[in-house]
Amino acid sequence: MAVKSHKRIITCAITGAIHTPTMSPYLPITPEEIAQNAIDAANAGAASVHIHARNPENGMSTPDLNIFREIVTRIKAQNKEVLICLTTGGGVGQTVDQRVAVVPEFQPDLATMNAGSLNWGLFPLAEKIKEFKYAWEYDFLSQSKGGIFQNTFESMEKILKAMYDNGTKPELEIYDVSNLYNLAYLVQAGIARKPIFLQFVTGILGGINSTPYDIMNLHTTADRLFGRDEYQWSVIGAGRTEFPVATMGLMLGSHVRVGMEDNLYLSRKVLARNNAELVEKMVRIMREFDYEPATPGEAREILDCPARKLL
Ligand code: KMH
Ligand code: ZN
Repeated sequence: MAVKSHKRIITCAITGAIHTPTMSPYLPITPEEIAQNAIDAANAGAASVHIHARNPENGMSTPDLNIFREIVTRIKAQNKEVLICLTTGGGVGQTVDQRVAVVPEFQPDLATMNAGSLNWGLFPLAEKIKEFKYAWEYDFLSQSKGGIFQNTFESMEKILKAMYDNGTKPELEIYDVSNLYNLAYLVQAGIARKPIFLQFVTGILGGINSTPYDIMNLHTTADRLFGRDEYQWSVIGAGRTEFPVATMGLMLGSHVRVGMEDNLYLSRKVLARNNAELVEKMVRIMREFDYEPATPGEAREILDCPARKLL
């Protein structure tokens, strides 16, 4: 039986590769912190957890498979149900081969596939922070002015092939309307396979904004390109737009992503102390409108994503 439409998937993106340690003392850095945040987020109502790894010494993004293994092992030891979505976006300076390596290594339930290149502009943040905890943070933020998050057709094809070869469902990250056209080409060429799962990433400098017009533009373009019944979608609003965008998405039929990868604040000027607090707030908003968070089992059904062994 199809899962009822009031059930919506909450994905929690635990740490990412964008926020830096100075921005919040609560940002999970070590494998223990990342795994514990993921377990608590799942207990709070997240059906899926999206994972990046960081160097525990300095908080930098890392493609180190041993660190990913420690995180995944710790999560699985306490929660066998939650869907695990590993990043193939990785972090600045990582090659496509390094980014994709998590897929054959862990054969996760889900992995991200970024559907286009962008000049991800974090540089305005560099000047707002007076004192950094680690020297790399300022350079990382300021150098984003001239950096490209590279996702060419060649690399998208490579990443998608790795996922289909390993039974991993792609979570397709859409930063702008053009990414939907990239994806339509990939579907038509048989490189991406329906039914697809789209994640609309809004509010990043270099990508689309997070106004209602932008969400509608992405949604109606996806309807036109893929057919309304042939895709599932979820929304992200970066920074303070996290909860307004999620609420708009719910009304329009989307699933939602929250978490400290995308937003560090629970409310204005109040830092979230952990990811579970962000999930709890999302659940409260959902319930005000009579939506319910989907369980991991329901999420697998909705996304057509059978359970994976994962370790
Ligand atoms: N950083 C997010 C906004 C990835 O990990 O591949 C998008 C993301 C991409 O989660
Ligand atoms: Zn990510």
